[in-house]
Amino acid sequence: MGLIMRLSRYFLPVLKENPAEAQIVSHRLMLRAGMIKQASAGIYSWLPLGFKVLRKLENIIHEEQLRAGHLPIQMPILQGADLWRESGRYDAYGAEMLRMKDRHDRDMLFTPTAEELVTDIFRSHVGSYKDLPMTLYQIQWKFRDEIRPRFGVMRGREFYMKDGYNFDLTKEDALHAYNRHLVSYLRTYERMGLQAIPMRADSGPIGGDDTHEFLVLADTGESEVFYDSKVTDLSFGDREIDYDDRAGCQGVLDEFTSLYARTDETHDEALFNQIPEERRRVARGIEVGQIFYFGTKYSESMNAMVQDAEGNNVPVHMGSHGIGVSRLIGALIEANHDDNGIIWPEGVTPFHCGIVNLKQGDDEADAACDSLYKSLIALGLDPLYDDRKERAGGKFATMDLIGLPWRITVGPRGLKNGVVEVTNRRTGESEEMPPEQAVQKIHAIYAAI
Ligand code: 5CA
Repeated sequence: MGLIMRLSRYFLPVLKENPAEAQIVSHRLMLRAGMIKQASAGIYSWLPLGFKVLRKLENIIHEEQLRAGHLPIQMPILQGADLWRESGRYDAYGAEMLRMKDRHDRDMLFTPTAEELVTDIFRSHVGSYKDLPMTLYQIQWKFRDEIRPRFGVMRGREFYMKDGYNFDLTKEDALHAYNRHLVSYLRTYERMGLQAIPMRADSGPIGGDDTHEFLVLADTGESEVFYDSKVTDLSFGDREIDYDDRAGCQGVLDEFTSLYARTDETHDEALFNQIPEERRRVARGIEVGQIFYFGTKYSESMNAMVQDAEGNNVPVHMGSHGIGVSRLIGALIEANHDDNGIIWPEGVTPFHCGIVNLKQGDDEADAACDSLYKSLIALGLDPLYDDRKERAGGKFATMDLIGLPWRITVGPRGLKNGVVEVTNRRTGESEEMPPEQAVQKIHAIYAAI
């Protein structure tokens, strides 16, 4: 049975003190909960607990991308400069691009994004409208030599990003791809337990006219947001969506973007003032994703053409779509914590529940914990069993810090009455019940998400 889920064998280097270098709560808690370790400025190693959450986010993203019909690929982290010279971005990208030379003195770079490389894959293999539409995506490390890396994974130099690229015959088709991405992103963030509000934005170095950012409201966000309070009532919920249904996807975009919600650059004071005063909000937000339609910007400069039904060679219409996977962990913690630590939403928690043995070494308590642990695993659940010989207070503090949504506490006194205690991390509410019922309860909670 999986020893790795016993805390005595796990690698969870929690910190008792607040690290001085961390200015915001998510950075502080990620360091304190032993999720990451800084390697150099804006560059982190991911330790077991942090890596587990990263993988969870990645799984949700893959599932939602596949559902939308997008194809996963993997492109290299190091790229040659030539393609970037073709698109004109080698010089335009500036100091954020980390450049290097290989042993043959060839210019190389660490990928900050991958429009050029994916366009080259496309133009090498696709020549006909019959192969369209096509969307390729990857989840891959990126590097941007940010002038001021800060707030831990929130603004790193190395960061993990899902980047997707659509290729379509017409503008209309490409706008459908844009809407499809918007819908899939709404689903993705909601599954992670986050409300991410789509907002009209500026396109920056990616280019194009149509772009939306997805913002999670948080005081520590780097973007200023002006919005109608009604946007926070919107929820995708469990509605079924057919990704080929153009009107349906457009309808979702219209619904989620009809209310006023904008960031600094696109803010329009006159429009904002038309919102009833009691609904006007100015707050801060964390950008956890962005979608772009940029038409033929890259296909024209890089000659990515397809033959249309009439036999004409036309440049493909493209867009790109990003999710800040590593940043999302910071955003999740900013939105879900209290004074004692992290509170993971159930969809992304590194372990489904904790088991705290109040008296390690007591035969009855040890046997009850072992049995709970095995029953949970047999149901496909992933518990973390604190089997260390530690004070109860220290065990509770660790569980609270690492934020598992549910805790089962097992002690000799309860066992005498045939019960264990099930505690909800968010509300702090506890309930006593027989161990089998505790297993069923945890199982039912995760079966429902
Ligand atoms: N090529 C497009 C779409 S794939 C692109 O690069 N878009 S982006 O620049 O908006 O980046 C996508 C997402 O990556 C952002 O929304 C943000 O959540 C995340 N991101 C960008 N820069 C950083 C950074 N320095 N640290 C952490 N996450 C970042």
